[in-house]
Amino acid sequence: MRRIALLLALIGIGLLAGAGPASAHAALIGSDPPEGASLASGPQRVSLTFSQSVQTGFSEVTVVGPNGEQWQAGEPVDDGAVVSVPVRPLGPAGEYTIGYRVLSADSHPVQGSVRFTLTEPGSAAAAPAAPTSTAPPDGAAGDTAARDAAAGDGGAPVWPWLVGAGVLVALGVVAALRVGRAR
Ligand SMILES: [Cu+2]
Repeated sequence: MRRIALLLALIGIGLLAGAGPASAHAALIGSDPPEGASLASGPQRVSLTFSQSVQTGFSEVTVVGPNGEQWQAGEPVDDGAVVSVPVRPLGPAGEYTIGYRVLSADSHPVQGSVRFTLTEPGSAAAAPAAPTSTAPPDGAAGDTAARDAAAGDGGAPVWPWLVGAGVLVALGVVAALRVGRAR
């Protein structure tokens, strides 16, 4: 009984020890623009506020637009628990994602994203965007179709067995007729 109590105590201590560092992580507690915001004009800067100071010089922040283009201007600035980055004048209307990765004081990386929607095209919308290819190349699509077709023909085909059975039945009938005729 004492052993079991000791074991339970050790497990409890282990759980507490595990929970300690986890709760010490920096967590995102706010942002500007906030998650899910709808903006008629793009922000000049985005900022992320964490529950505690992050380590200076390790933060990464990107602002990715509807077509995958990046809109952050330069490196993020760490100011205690607030990490911010300047943003270029935005382009097309649509959903933008602020992606972040920061280093907690306990040296654990913390990453995530915040999304906002630009309702009116920004001043950079007229500029030609770099060509992006989200669709797979034609060759890949063809290969997939060929693979699907092959898969459709796969599985054990039934017709050879039917033909084989038919041949056996025919042979049996012929043999029976011959035997009958011989008698
Ligand atoms: Cu941690």
